[in-house]
Amino acid sequence: MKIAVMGAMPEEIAPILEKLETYLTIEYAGNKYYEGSYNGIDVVVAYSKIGKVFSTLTATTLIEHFGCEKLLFSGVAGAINSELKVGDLIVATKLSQHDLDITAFGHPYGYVPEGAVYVEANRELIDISKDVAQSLGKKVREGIIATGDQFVANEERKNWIGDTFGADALEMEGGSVAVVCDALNVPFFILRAISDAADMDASFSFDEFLETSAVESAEFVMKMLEVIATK
Ligand code: 3QA
Repeated sequence: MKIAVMGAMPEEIAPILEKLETYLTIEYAGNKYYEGSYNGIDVVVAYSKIGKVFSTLTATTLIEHFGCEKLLFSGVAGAINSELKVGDLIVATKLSQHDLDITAFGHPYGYVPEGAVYVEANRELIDISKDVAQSLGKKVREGIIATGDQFVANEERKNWIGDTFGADALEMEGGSVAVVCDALNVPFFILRAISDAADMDASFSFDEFLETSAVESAEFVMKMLEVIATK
């Protein structure tokens, strides 16, 4: 079993690489991929760079070139749901692309022909996350994540995304990774720790909490790997 562990920014995978004793660095398709093992499972770790296009390329490469059979994403997100505070964890039940818009033709936001507004994440992996949360005594919220090529720092835009997609959090990669994994039949899991509230203070909050929230998410994902290793 080979598992992909991916983030978007270097800060999101640094705490993951720290937990691997040794790894090999492979340069491919304009990016670096780190191959190692954790508790006896082969892992390939990478950060894609920011946004839907880079994350699509990286997820596809992890699966098609490196042969990963499951994909776990770890990173940070902006909160939409006001119950989510900085540092809180959210697991995506399903994901959508909030910036995909052919509504001029009568289609709903996030929809294109032969696509779907939402892509569902793997239930078994979500269930494992519940067990892990319980064993760590941590709260993990299940919710909808909306993805787009935009750092949202605007209350109005955030509320529109929340209302239109029923989304609890937003970021810039999960929805595209979901499309790739769904198309290639690879079970996937998207975890995010909140770094900001996608409002006018978002960029300051993001800068302040990127590292600590990234660690929250990464440590949780590594615990999930430990459980997956026993299955
Ligand atoms: C933001 C990162 C991108 O990979 C998506 C963080 C947290 N808060 C968000 C928000 N809107 C959208 N996404 C997010 N990630 C990249 S911009 C900062 C780059 O700094 C999730 C996320 N409010 C680089 C230094 O110049």
